[in-house]
Amino acid sequence: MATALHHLSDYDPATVPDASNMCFGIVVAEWNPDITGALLSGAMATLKQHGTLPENIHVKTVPGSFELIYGAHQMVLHGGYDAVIVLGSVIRGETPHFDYICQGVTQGIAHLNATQEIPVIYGLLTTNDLQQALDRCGGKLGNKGDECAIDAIKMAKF
Ligand code: DLZ
Repeated sequence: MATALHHLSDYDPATVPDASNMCFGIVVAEWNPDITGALLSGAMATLKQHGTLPENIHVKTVPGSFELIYGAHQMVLHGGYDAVIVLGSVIRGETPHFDYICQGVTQGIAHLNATQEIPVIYGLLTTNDLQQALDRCGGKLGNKGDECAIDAIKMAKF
């Protein structure tokens, strides 16, 4: 979680492997586009900062966060990537829909990690309101996209 103790964009560069020979797939949900667009910008900038060539970062969009599972699975099967990142933002509404989507995506991505050959990095913001999401996509708590990029590089090396 991003808390006062953990800023999403803080990390020790010395612990991050060189990513110049790595290739990444990113799946981005279209719901809450201002949020997911900021997550994507952060992830791409951080991957490039660690050496990944722009042509080795492939981005696909899906309608909503629930479709991140299918999108990631297709990228895992057919992309030839070192790791895949999913980026989405689910904001709590008045119905239990939030819980079903969050649980579904979380379990779906966990299943891919347990059964497939490459890591899938979980970049789903699950927040109670818009401000909490803004705080985590480049606001006061950093950018979850940065964190996902670092995790993707580390897991690709793993
Ligand atoms: C339906 C829905 C709702 C209510 N809220 C969100 C959201 O906050 N974030 C998001 O990424 N997607 C949302 N969706 C869409 C679902 O993820 C999905 O696209 C549809 O249920 C169709 O499968």
